[in-house]
Amino acid sequence: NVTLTIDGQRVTVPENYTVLEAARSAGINIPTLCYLKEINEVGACRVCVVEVEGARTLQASCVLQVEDGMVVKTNTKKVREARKAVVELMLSSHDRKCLTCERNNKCELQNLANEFNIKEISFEGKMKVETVDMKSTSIVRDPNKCVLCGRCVSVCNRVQNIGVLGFANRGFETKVGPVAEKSISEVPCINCGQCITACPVGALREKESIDYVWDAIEDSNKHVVVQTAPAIRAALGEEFGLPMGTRVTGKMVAALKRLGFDKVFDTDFAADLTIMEEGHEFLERLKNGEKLPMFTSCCPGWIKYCEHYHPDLLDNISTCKSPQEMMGAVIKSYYAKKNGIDPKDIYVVSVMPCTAKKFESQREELQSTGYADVDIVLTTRELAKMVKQTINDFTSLPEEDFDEVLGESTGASVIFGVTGGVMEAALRTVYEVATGKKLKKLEFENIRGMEGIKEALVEINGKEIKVAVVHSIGQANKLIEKIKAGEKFYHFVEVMACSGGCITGGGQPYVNDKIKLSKDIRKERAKALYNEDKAKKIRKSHENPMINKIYDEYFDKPNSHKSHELLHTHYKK
Ligand code: HC1
Ligand code: SF4
Ligand code: SF4
Repeated sequence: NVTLTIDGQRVTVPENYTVLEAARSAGINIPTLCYLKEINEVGACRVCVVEVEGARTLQASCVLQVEDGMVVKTNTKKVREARKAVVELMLSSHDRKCLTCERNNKCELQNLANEFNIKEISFEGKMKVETVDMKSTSIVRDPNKCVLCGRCVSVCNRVQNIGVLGFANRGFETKVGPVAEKSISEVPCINCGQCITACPVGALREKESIDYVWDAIEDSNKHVVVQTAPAIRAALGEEFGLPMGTRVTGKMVAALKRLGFDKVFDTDFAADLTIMEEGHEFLERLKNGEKLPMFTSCCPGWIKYCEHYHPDLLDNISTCKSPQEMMGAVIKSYYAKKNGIDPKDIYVVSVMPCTAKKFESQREELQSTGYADVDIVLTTRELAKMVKQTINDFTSLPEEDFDEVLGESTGASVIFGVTGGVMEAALRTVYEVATGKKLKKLEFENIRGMEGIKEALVEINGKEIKVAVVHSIGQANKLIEKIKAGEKFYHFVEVMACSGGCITGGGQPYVNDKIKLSKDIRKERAKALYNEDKAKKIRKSHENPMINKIYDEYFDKPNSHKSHELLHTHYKK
């Protein structure tokens, strides 16, 4: 440990702490902008400067290691003026149309301007005027709002190992964006949107779809059906001031009914269906010793990553469509037939925590009824806006239930939204179906938690099955390299592109850097899903009575001809 003095307070902290961490642990606020813990620790923006006794210049506290006996002052006139000058300079060339900005009221730069009490900008800089990149199906990039903090660059590079964003030029001409001024749609971006949630300002956002959804609801010729992903219920409440980790399933359903959707279904139902299909597909591959390891297929960021960077692994990916797509296909086939509705008149809206799901919904491999399985995807943030436009107080809504039949789901499906959940759900079913025995314990603790690479061994009929779970593309890449080098062997691998799984997808509510520093938002949101699993009477996909009903009435059995037609696909290399 190291003891230093900050603003007259003696503070003892571990020796690997930075001055910023030491100050925050002592309850002292040092503002930051470019800093993102363990991701972007570069000391570039200089908003976090402090005075250190004996040093001639002000020091960036986010990269300054603590030393024994160090004397630090965080709130002198010199410090305040320097910080203010940094923010004023940023604002002087910033497109300050705050009222019409996506991040209005949720902007870290706006917060700083407010906290520093900046009332006017003493130097008027040259304004940037660049084209807003709208070409991607998922991500919009507005360079005029960019503050060059590099947070998106670091996330894309260091967490995701994708590296399609970078810095170009110098001085006033410095830019952040894809190489050679290309559109983000022209580089191998996987649409995960992790750059969006890292951005402190409005320079990155999702491609919005709200107006299409309102138009569909108003169109009396359209039967508009909505489905919600597992992870929405774990985060939507944050948009309405509820504490992180509050589960809002029933209120979310009540809100959707009031928005005017004809039916409100649960993507979780389709996640149970995925487990049935994927579980049986796995047992078949295991029997034949073919295409192992089998990789999960529900994350479109992971699929796109494979297409660009590991096309040789595409055959190892399960042929199952993702739950959102299975749900769309079921709505436009089984549900349409049962209710006598022409699938051409059905409009399927998905609410997803994910920007890559917008891309997925437009893929031509996912249109098995002759129409797109899913017509449009809203993020959690977009749904929150629609709710705010129409509902007075979300928090006082009653708890309501999803509509039958496609609203019935199990505890296994709700944990899909957190890393390890898809594998845990699959193991619950695969074990019981293959052995005919009941599991003594449903929780597979080894594959829970936020460790980058998790492993478990499960014995099925005397055979040891090795499984692995990875989240974030950086970790996936590490594991794939080990598999390819022959250092590791697995039968079944779950990959989710976002660190923590979908609960921290690129479409989830913004969380500012101060909160990210004080808690692990992945763990907070995960609690909501594990609690919902625990609270469910039925916690295994193969015991969902509505899943059994749909096989009896329509699909016959998992991996049948009909399920292959509607629920499976092949991605082209
Ligand atoms: Fe996900 Fe999935 S869990 S991919 O993370 O398999 O988006 O929540 O809906 O489709 O079910 C996302 C979440 C989601 C699918 C399911
Ligand atoms: Fe990188 Fe993901 Fe952003 Fe694409 S969406 S630029 S892959 S972080
Ligand atoms: Fe989307 Fe989930 Fe994959 Fe992230 S992990 S890209 S939120 S599906």
